[in-house]
Amino acid sequence: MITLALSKGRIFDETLPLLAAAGIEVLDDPETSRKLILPTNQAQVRVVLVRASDVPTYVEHGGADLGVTGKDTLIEHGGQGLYQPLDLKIAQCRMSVAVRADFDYARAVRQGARLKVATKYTQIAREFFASKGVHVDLIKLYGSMELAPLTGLADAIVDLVSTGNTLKANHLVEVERIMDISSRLVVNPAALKLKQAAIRPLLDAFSQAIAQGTHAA
Ligand code: PRT
Ligand code: MG
Repeated sequence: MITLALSKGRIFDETLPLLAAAGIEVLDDPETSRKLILPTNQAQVRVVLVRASDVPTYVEHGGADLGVTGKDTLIEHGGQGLYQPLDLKIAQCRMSVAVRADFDYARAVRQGARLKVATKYTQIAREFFASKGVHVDLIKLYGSMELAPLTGLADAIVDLVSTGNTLKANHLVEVERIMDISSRLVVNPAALKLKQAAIRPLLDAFSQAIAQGTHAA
């Protein structure tokens, strides 16, 4: 049996075409079913649904043999104990710095001001501002980062941006692009050794589908 950890929503949705390319069809819809373990058309493959930020942990500790997780989540987790063979090029977005439209970010940076930055991605934010030599006080949040500059909690946020609609709706502007983000396949190294025969063909089918570029939205 091989177990694949996915999170509900965009990662699940965008992994489905890759699974299809490997001949795997998930037999339940996570939006309507309450099951956390989903069977597939292949008796030896199953999918487990976990929180997006828990995917690396499941795979690291062998609760799943492999998983799909955003580069953002992977960096925050640290990536230790995970084999990362493939960039799946799905769930693409970017990690950016955003501020209120009336906040002069460039000037604050130029003047060496100490910035208050709210984010769920403290690791990425810390490294980014350190590399720029900007002093920051990081405020850890678990969601709705956009609210922080609007309430005076922070001067800036570090968050994922896709269309930019969420920023726009909250009168925030993107002032720096930190990195491009996409989702990766992560594999438990011990599982890869022990279950080569089942995992290798999956990796091959995935990389072929990625090369053809037909799966990405
Ligand atoms: O939601 P939950 O707290 O359970 O976990 P999660 O937010 O980590 O999971 P999920 O499923 O929302 O995201 C999983 C992964 O998808 C992330 O780790 C990213 O790698 C990737 N991804 C791609 C995104 C986006 N695009 C995205 N737009 N993750 C989040 N967003 C959010 C963003 O945080 C912001 O609130 O969407 C909003 C911005 O979208 P636009 O289109 O308005 O710019
Ligand atoms: Mg989310």
